[in-house]
Amino acid sequence: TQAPVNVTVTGAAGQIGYALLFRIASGQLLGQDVPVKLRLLEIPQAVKAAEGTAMELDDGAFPLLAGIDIFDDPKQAFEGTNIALLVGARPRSKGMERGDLLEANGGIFKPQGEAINAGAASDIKVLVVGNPANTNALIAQSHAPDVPADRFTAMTRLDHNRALAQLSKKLGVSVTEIKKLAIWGNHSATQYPSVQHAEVAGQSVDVDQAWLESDFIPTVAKRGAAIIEARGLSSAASAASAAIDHVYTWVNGTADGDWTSAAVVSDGSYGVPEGIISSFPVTAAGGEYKIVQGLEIDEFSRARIDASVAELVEERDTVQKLGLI
Ligand code: NAX
Repeated sequence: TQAPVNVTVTGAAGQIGYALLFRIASGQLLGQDVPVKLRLLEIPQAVKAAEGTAMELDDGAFPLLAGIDIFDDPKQAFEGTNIALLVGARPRSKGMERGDLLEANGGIFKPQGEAINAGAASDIKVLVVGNPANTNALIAQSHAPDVPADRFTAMTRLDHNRALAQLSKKLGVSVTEIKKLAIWGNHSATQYPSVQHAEVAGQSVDVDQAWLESDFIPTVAKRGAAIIEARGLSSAASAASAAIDHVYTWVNGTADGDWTSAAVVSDGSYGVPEGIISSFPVTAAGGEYKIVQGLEIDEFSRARIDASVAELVEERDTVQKLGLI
């Protein structure tokens, strides 16, 4: 049998961690034939809660779970790791400006990037979930100069899945019948969920522009706030599910004739400045995500993509001024 794959999860005692760890342990992250070793990173105050989650993981008697270690030091947590899920982040508190938020998160993602650079396995793949996810990923990536930049990604798969769900309801078709949806830009309210290239049974999707602008786009972009309003807590199980999907696809590939969405380091495609971590339609093969090339971008899409990318550029400029990248 295969040697266990080391998976580091930060923010392991949080609510996404609680939903995510059991699915990793059950084999859904990498496949039913791949044993995993979990390395949990928490802040010292939350280590005890992480130990409680680890006790429950033990109690799941998962055949593929080869061990659990808990750390409060990033250097140790990322030692030898193959897959890193960076979930723990500093949330925005009342009265906090965006710059303060970015700075607080720089204090988390800079040392984590350094620790990944110093000790992770050579095949390391990093998914940043903790918000502001795109820019947190950029901070971590810029402190890991020895790791290929394209190993750092941020999660927009939840937005992609939300878009699939909304379109599937609108069209009365199963989510599996919808191909080539895409999330562009930042994982924030400026994101652009695009149906421009979407297909059902090989046909382009026919929905009216008014529905797109006043219903579909805002529903997807503001879904996080709607969940908080309804549940009293932010999305957790759906976020965990999307993180599982993101890594599973990265490792196992996308289907022929389809793509998914992920925030990856821009190579300058579609006028997105090189180096920022922005969401694109992507395919995966051979353990690599690649930006889908050569798509025609209509005028409406162009304006939406530009607006979200402008926000990412502003975030990058802010963290640059703060000396975080
Ligand atoms: P919780 O507050 O429940 O858990 C976060 C955990 O991270 C806490 O246990 C905390 O102790 C830990 N933590 C904080 N700093 C840490 C550090 N330096 N090292 C290790 N652990 C640390 O939040 P939860 O609901 O689990 O959400 C986690 C993050 O995901 C948040 O930033 C949230 O905004 C983000 N989300 C991102 C989504 C996406 O699509 N990209 C969607 C869901 C979610 O909102």
